[in-house]
Amino acid sequence: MKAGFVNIFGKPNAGKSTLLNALVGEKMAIVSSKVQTTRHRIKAFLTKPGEYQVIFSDTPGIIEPKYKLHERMMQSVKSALEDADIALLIADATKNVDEAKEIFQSLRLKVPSILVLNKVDKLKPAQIEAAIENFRQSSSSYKKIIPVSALKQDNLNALLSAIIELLPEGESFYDEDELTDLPTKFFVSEIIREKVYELFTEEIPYQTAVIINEFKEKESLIKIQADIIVQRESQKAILLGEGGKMIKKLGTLARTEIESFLQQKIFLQLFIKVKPKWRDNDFKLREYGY
Ligand code: GDP
Ligand code: K
Ligand code: MG
Repeated sequence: MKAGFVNIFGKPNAGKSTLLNALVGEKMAIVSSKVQTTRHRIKAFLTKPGEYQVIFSDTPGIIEPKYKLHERMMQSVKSALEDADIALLIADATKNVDEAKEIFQSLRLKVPSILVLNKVDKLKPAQIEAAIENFRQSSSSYKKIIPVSALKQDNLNALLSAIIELLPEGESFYDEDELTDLPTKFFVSEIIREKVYELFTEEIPYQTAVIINEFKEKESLIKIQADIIVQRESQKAILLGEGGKMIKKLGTLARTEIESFLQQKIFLQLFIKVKPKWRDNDFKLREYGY
């Protein structure tokens, strides 16, 4: 049996969360076209009984912290750097990769790494070859350089084989039917937060947190009450929309996805609360799970 921690690192929007979901075959991490969507380290397990257990971790994109929430996000990257058995370093192959290369070097990894060149569905074969060559020349420390499309689920088998080859021998850490060690409530709050990223532009998503106050099974359905926290009254007005139009839309999108995640009907109640400067408040950050 092989078992170990395989942690995903990269710049914002490289496709880390999409890759995690594709590798484990379940949507565990929220995805959006906006940077800084992922704020926590998210673990998801892939187990083949008797053969392997991979404990994948998705992490926030590596950035220079600008406020305390960012610092917390980078602490979760750091914790993932500390316990990794294998690092998956993911770069968006459609972009200039100079900065990604620099970041990967600066991590000073002590564990084997695989360079994952993502989004190759947008590239021609010659461009993919050039990108591989570019990384090959910059460093000899990558055990493998593997082009993939996380979105189209291309070449993920090759990636998984490379991971399993490098995985240490050992017994599994978790039961074979477990998918994660995070509580259900966490995923529910993340789904709501994802809908905020989907429906709103500008600064709104970055100033929003979601907390679940009530999660109660009642006969055939689950009652969920969540607060959406924003920093300013003006943001609350935008989230509500004219006559509550936007919050209703958000509620419908979130409810549909939470129901499919839980495989159960829910009753979802959303309140919007204004908490000025929560992103820089230690107490609030802790309260909101950061
Ligand atoms: P993260 O910030 O690194 O976690 O990136 P996400 O997984 O949230 O993805 C960022 C954006 O890139 C989303 O719009 C994804 O749909 C998109 N994306 C991720 N992987 C691919 C891919 O393989 N090909 C293409 N074309 N887009 C992708
Ligand atoms: K993103
Ligand atoms: Mg992400």
